[in-house]
Amino acid sequence: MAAQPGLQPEPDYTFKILLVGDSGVGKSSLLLRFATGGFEELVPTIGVDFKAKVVQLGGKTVKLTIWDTAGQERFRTLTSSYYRGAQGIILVYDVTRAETFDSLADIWLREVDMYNTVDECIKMVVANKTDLAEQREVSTDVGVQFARAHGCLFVETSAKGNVAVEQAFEELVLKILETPSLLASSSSTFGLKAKQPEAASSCCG
Ligand SMILES: Nc1nc2c(ncn2[C@@H]2O[C@H](COP(=O)(O)OP(=O)(O)O)[C@@H](O)[C@H]2O)c(=O)[nH]1
Ligand SMILES: [Mg+2]
Repeated sequence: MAAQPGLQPEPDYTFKILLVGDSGVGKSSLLLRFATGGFEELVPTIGVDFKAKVVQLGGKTVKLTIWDTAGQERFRTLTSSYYRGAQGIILVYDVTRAETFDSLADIWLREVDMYNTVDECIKMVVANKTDLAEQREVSTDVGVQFARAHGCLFVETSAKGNVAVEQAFEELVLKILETPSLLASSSSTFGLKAKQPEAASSCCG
């Protein structure tokens, strides 16, 4: 295939990354911050949305398709297809609302365990809104212990203050890159790479 000028290089890997967590914790804000560097008040919408971003990490070109729940988490109606094939899952809570932290154990980790189809998928707990220090209800320590107990990475962020957002995504991707079975599951078959001339195969065993 001839490389076309102006187009990004073919990625070495394509990873599906999910954002889950209660409504209002800042999932869409984290994604917007990471994908475009911006922060704006978001109107909650219904429907699944994803953004794609190509990053250079660990000497590789990696295309990330980052899926955002866009509101239906309020109704606890995320479907199994949302979870299918994800190499990385980011579980977000709001440090100023303890109930969003409790939901990780009560709801989101359970859903991940139920629907996730990728063995060794990397999970990361993100504690967001650290800029609201005076309203904090969940300490760093409690977050760290929880993440450790559930085999998750842990990062504290502020989407608003642009603190550690890029670091969180990068840490997750680097961990995926270190996990051979996840590289094998990296796919260009989600139809997100380029238009394939042949019919899309329904593969992925
Ligand atoms: N102070 C503060 N507010 C934030 C932060 N991240 C998100 N928000 C606000 O929290 C609200 C919910 O954010 P949103 O990204 O829509 O959450 P989502 O429902 O999880 O997608 C919005 O008003 C955001 O502006 C943050 O790091 N700090
Ligand atoms: Mg949202």
